[in-house]
Amino acid sequence: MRKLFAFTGMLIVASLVLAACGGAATPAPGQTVTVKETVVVTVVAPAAPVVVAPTGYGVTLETVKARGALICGVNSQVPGFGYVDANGNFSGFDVDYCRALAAAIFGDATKVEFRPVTAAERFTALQSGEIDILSRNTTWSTVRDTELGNNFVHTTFYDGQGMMVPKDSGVTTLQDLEGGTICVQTGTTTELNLADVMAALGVSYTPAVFDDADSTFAAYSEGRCDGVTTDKSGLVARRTVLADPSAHVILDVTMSKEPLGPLVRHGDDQWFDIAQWTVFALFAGEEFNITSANVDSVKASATAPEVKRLLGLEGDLGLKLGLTNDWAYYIFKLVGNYEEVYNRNLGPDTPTYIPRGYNSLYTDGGLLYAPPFR
Ligand SMILES: N[C@@H](CCC(=O)N[C@@H](CS)C(=O)NCC(=O)O)C(=O)O
Repeated sequence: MRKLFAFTGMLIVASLVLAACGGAATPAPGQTVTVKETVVVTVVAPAAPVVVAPTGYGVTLETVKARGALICGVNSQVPGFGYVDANGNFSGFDVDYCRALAAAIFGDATKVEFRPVTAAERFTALQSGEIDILSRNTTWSTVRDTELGNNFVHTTFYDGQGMMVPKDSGVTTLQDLEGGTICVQTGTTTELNLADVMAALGVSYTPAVFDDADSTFAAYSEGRCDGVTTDKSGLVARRTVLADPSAHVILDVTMSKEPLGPLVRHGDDQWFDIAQWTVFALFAGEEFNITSANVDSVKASATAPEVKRLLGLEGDLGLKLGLTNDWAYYIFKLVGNYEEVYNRNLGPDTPTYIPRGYNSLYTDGGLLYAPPFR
């Protein structure tokens, strides 16, 4: 493993102070003046060295193939997104994305090892090479995309932050929480947004901060907080495992934008492309109505050129990704398209039902749109 040093802690503040030489006189139009320049430089000591996984084009796919399985960092505490049952089986929307990626790489959706990571440890796990990809209700933000050394692939779930309160509390707005205590998890955008939104509203509150979802929601259900806040998807999901889900309401307020999706570490563009086009294949499968049930018949009778390219019947899009040309066929065959993944985990027949909303195809008024497969 190669050691690189993160210079992200190094901050250089430079300010240029320009002053006309000789001061008083205003130069005449066309007159040449000499300018004195003062540069103030403040150098802050670099952050502690960070061990990062070896990167470079193609390194990750090579490592994953040599290992014979993908290691996907996931949630284990959020039903519908990333959850592990008593038998150690992982399920969820983000978990199925990992399976789709394994299907694309190996033609086998089971060649994936799930590694649960909490909010606070997830980015280090990716940087250190402990995981190959993070697929865990993670919000795309500037600092995470730059300073923390990640590349977010396309958003898979558009979300927003919400607030849940006990139904019998009478609380219907954030203002009603004045002077209250709010349970929130550390290492999240949630914690930061809560501060921003409450400050903007002029509402004072005490945050009660916890390390993972289990302890956050345990404190809330023990009545130690007046409200609990996280992504609305997380609230819907965690409400299903409260003692009496019907005793809790999610307020009709959206506190932020939370574009959630997978991310990889900086440095390996091929791996980024594979992760990215796996998302787009899921969208395109829904758009072209290719499902796990019909993919073989679609393959046998396809005439539309884009469908043929997507399924590897024409062209070599898979090879260009470093995969085989039937990479997307295996995604559909073994995992399904976006709609199937969504409905399996978050559809109307699940306890964690979330209406599609923004997470509909652009053809249905949503935000999901795959670039052309050509
Ligand atoms: N999307 C937000 C919040 C994600 C998040 O970590 N949510 C919590 C509350 S539902 C969670 O998943 N906790 C599970 C855990 O850390 O084990 C982010 O990326 O910071």
